[in-house]
Amino acid sequence: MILIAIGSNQPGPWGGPKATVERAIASLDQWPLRLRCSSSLYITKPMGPQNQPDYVNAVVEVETHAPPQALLQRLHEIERRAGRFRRKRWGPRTLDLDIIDYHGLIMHSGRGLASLHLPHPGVAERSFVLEPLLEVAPDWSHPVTRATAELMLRKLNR
Ligand code: A4P
Ligand code: MG
Repeated sequence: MILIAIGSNQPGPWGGPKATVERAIASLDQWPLRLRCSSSLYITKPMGPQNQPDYVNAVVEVETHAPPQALLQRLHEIERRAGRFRRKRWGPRTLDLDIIDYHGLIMHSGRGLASLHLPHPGVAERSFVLEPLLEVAPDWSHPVTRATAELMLRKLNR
């Protein structure tokens, strides 16, 4: 199963955050990707710096024959089309696409903007990923810890 998390909290060429996320979801259904399932859109409080607008978040499941690095490049291309330019860590962005899980693969390759970490290192701390993920893949568990999304959410809310 391939899971992608989507986030936006700035307007861009595709419109406001909600329109941007909707268009991103449509872009994730174009070759070489096929959209299998998509969560509802969630409006969430910013994690990190608080002086930025609320986010719109979602999680989708896609299918592709593209290997992980090629998928990441494709996601970067969609981010660019949505007007993304990289600024500070956890700062506002028009579109952020993160690969949460790629068929359970565990990998740490490269550095900085060319790096790829699977599964995405922050999943267990991000309710804005776990909640929509639970909707798309209720039986999913973390490839390393084996914890379910439900368990990770419960720990976060404690
Ligand atoms: N990269 C490495 N592994 C991956 C992966 N599994 N998926 C690399 C995607 N990219 C991966 O990413 C920097 C580099 O990470 C990429 O070039 C890629 O090679 P980035 O998107 O520029 O950096 P980032 O988004 O600032 O970092 P990161 O770790 O993706 O942060 P998050 O977790 O996305 O945090 N609050 C709410 N409520 N909702 C949000 O969506 N998002 C953030 C960003 C902060 N606060 C938020 C939200
Ligand atoms: Mg990212």
